[in-house]
Amino acid sequence: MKNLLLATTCLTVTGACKQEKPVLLPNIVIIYADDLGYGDVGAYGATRLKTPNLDKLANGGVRFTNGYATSATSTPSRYALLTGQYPWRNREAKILPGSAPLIIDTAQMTIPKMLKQKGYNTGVVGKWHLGLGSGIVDWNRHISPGPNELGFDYAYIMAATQDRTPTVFVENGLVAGLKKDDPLFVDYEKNFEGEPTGLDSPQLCTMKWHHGHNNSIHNGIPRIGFQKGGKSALWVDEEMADNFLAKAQQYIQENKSKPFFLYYALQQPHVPRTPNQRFVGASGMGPRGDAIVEADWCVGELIKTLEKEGLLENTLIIFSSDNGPVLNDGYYDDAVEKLGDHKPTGPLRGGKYSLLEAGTRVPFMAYWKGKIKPMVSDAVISHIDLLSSLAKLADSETRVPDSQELLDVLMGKSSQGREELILEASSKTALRKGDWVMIPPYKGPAVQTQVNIELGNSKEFQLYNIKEDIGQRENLAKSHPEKLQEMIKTFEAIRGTKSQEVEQLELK
Ligand code: NG6
Ligand code: CA
Repeated sequence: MKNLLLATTCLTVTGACKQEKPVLLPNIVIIYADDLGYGDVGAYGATRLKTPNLDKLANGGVRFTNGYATSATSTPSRYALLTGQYPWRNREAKILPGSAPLIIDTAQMTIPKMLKQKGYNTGVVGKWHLGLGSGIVDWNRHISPGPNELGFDYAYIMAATQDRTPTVFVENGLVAGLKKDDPLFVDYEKNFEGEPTGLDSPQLCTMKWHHGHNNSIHNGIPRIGFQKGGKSALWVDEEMADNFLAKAQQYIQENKSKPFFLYYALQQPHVPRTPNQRFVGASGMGPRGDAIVEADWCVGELIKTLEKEGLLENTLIIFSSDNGPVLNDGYYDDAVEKLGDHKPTGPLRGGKYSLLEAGTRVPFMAYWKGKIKPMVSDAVISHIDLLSSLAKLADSETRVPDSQELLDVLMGKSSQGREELILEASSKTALRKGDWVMIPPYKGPAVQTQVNIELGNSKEFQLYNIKEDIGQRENLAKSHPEKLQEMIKTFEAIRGTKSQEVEQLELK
């Protein structure tokens, strides 16, 4: 099926309308994993963990070695992915509870809005985590604003994360499957009377909490946040991957005759890791590895659907992850014990939550059968650049200031990526410029002990040449004072503030 859109120019003086050459607009699919690390994919060096479908995308398209998420956690990363605006410009762009209001202004530009203006049908399936509604959400009514008010024609989402209440799917603003006689209530402050929690009823838990995650229990899994009722609508964790995949496939099948944009936001391998029985034991690395094998299978099935529908030659597929990896993120699930010699961060230092490279440098690939030639690109590119780059692809004039138009880089036609990029973790920021990374001094622990990840906090400035020292082992701040000053100057210019003030703002 060809997606033809006619570009028409009207000459107002003569009143005549001239038809121009038809523009062929490709379908666009962004597949976004949750907490998948730079080293978790075969094409990025994983050996024990098998990811054949991700490898097919990576090795058959452009595999970026310097591809960045905009933040080391989900909400800010997703905010910036969809809006093309740095997350640190929005104070609300922090890990949200399931009850949070929508943090994207409905007047703001977004990828789906831009594409909708060009005639695309737009859909989101999977993890949302950007808030819903404008105040206290009533889960028993139509919930708005949400994805539909930001440009998505179709939305089938989980509100926040798999470890947060409410444990239901929301389809176009309505809790899917909710029965009127069993309303759903959610609270993040206090429990509902008589409802068991992970704290008071450990005997009801089949998965044990390690830190946090001791509020309402559903499906034997204690969560963050309290909920009551809505039994008919509660998801089955082990079926979540199949549920999302089926909706994504259905969306493609229903929209194959027009250009479409699908944002397929996988829930794996975020906690709680609940691979379907079919994948239990598949990796030999416990639920985290099994969830990655399951995610890889989902990607393969989605590609098969595109192929079956004859859409693969006319679809750009972008795959990436919202932030870096973590092992124990709050449940005992053998992620640490069964890791063996697998390295989720690859050669990078840090991990999820970290300003060091593993926080934001993620697997990032662009695949387009017959259009993109297989290659490895070392160009620096960020998810934030997708809005302007996809706008160019879709023949749209829309550009957003923080988002650089790097379509040629995305397509593997140019190696001229970004000159500089602000990296973010928990509202703290650092600068990548050329081969260098500068992290200003920050208070806070050097290591987040519960997750056992180095956060990048130090009393000293840190300066790394990450081309020569990808593992950020040697701090060159003292030995390269001129480079350090140059980096501080650029950092301050982009952040629009003096280093001192940045420190005041961000020293925690
Ligand atoms: C943290 C949670 C963690 C995870 C994270 C969000 C605790 C102790 N930890 O607060 O388990 O849910 O938030 O992850 O509650 S993210 O990938 O969605 O940003
Ligand atoms: Ca995440």
